[in-house]
Amino acid sequence: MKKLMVLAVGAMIIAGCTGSKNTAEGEKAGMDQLFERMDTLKKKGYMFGHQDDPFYGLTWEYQTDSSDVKNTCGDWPAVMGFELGGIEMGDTKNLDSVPFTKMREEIIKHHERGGIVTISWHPRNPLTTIEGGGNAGQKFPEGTAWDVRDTTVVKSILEGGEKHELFLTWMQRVSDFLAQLKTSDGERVPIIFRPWHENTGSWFWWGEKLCTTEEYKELWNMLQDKLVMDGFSNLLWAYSPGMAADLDEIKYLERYPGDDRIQVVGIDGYQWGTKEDFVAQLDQNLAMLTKFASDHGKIAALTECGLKNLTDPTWWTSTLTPVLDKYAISYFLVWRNYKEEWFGPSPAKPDAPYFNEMFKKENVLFLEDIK
Ligand code: BMA
Repeated sequence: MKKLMVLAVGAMIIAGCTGSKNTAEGEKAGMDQLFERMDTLKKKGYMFGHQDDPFYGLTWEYQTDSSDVKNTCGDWPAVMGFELGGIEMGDTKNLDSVPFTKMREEIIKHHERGGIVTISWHPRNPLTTIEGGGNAGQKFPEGTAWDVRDTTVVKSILEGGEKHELFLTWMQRVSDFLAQLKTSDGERVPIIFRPWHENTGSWFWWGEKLCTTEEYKELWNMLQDKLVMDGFSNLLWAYSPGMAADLDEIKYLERYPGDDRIQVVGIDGYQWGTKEDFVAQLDQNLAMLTKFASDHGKIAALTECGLKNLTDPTWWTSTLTPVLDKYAISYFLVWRNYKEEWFGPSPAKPDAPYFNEMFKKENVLFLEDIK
């Protein structure tokens, strides 16, 4: 019942996609429309998102129109996350073995079915990777985004650095992939683009202890300016530090690229410890984030979250949604369902009934709710 009502109202509120104009204005309009759409939808509730949803699940891989989420609750996630790591090397598959041709197809498909797309990027370490990277035999974390042995990586790729030229090639490869994300009408898919995430931690080569605030901002601007120059006005830029006990507004803003550069303000927050600690931190961080978003005209989102392997099957409704219900966020996205480490539901797992309980909540939005 809820789903049908929502469908009708949704169709009235949401004007649909942009026309077929393949002009910068058309794409800008698509981006503005995505922003407006997200802003409107957040009055109804918050969307559910899942990383790598259509590619594989706990019991299947690469089956047309399959999804652990859909197989659990009957609907697609409203938001789908895709990951570019590996594109910089010219690889045909990403770091999680997803073929980029498949990724392109599924991004366009999700947009065409009325869903929202977000893209992240875990590029390899430009200073320590060897040519060919993991495929050439480098063992994790060596040469990857998680290789944090050297604190001069960001500096090395900025203008004047020894790896600057290499990084220009890497950015071009990102640009070339993004250029392929067009519908059959030639319209570019609007995308929430979320590079250089979890930068207030120090587990990626662009992390807090690996570069100065100035270097971080230069890194951000270098990529953003390149893609803007290449004509990508279809991107909503998302900034997403990691959840932390000390993440107040001052800390959040330390590396913030600026209001003119950011449309979506996010936080990545996983439950690695106790429920109580997670709830307290998430609550505190979302209070700060949603106030900042409302003061600055931004959209707030929990850009990544999850409890690894759903070790508490009730997590969806006992831990997560009681906090999210309190805040005007646009969406939350749980990470991928990889056999050894999953964050989404799966039909045969004990959390499925609790996931379905969450699915039935009026304010938790799946694809049919946002069409
Ligand atoms: C991490 C893990 C990795 C994966 C990476 C990029 O959090 O899921 O296995 O390679 O994200 O998707």
